[in-house]
Parts: sequence; structure tokens; C-alpha cells
Amino acid sequence: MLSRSSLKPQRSFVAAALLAGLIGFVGSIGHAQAQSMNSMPGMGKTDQKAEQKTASSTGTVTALNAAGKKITLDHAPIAAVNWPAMKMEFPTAASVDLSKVKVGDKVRFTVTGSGNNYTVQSVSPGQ
Ligand SMILES: [Cu+2]
Repeated sequence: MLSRSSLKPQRSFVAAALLAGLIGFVGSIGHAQAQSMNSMPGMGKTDQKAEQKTASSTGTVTALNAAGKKITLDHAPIAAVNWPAMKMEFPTAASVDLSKVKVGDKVRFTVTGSGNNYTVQSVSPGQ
């Protein structure tokens, strides 16, 4: 039969094992997220922070998704990031006020990002 005193060390061992398991679990979540970032289309295995680029161009607003904070631009070529002219949807930074633009507007805009993940940082009227 086990006495109280012999149970105590066993319990603390179980607690330590649970804690270690929890730490390992949290660690593996972080690792999984890092891996899925690397497997996103257009993103390489190199340090993404080092590849962040900023570029500006002009375009016409062809669609707006204010709720989703997205803007579709038919934009001119952007040599700084090697883009041909194209129509594409961008997520916009929190600072961008999409209520100030409407479909059909000709705008100047800036983007930052890398690979296929560019975010519009500013949109202003005129070209
Ligand atoms: Cu584009």
C-alpha cells in the first residue's frame, strides 16, 4: 500500500511531465506557423524581412472591398518589383481609408511586401 508521503513525489513528477508536454506543444505550434509561412506561394525559404520592398505606381481602382480592407487596381508596370502592368487585388494597411476612393478613380499608390504578398500602404488621387 502507498502512503501519502510516497504519493507526493509521484504527483510532482506527473505535474512536471504535463508542464514539459505543454511547453513542447506550444513550441510545436510556433514551429508549424513558421513552416506554413515558408510554404506560402511565392515565398522562399530565405529571411522574408530582408526581402521586404517598397514601390509606388499608378493605377485605376477597379473594385473595392471595404469590409475586407481590399482594393483591386489595374496598375502600370512597377519596375522596382519587376511587375508588368496587371489587374490585381491587394490587402490594404490599417491606415488606408478606402472610403476616400471609388471604383474608376485613377490613383497613385505605394505597396510594401515580398514575393506574392504585397500590401497597399497608401492610395492618393491622381496620376
Ligand atoms: Cu500587380
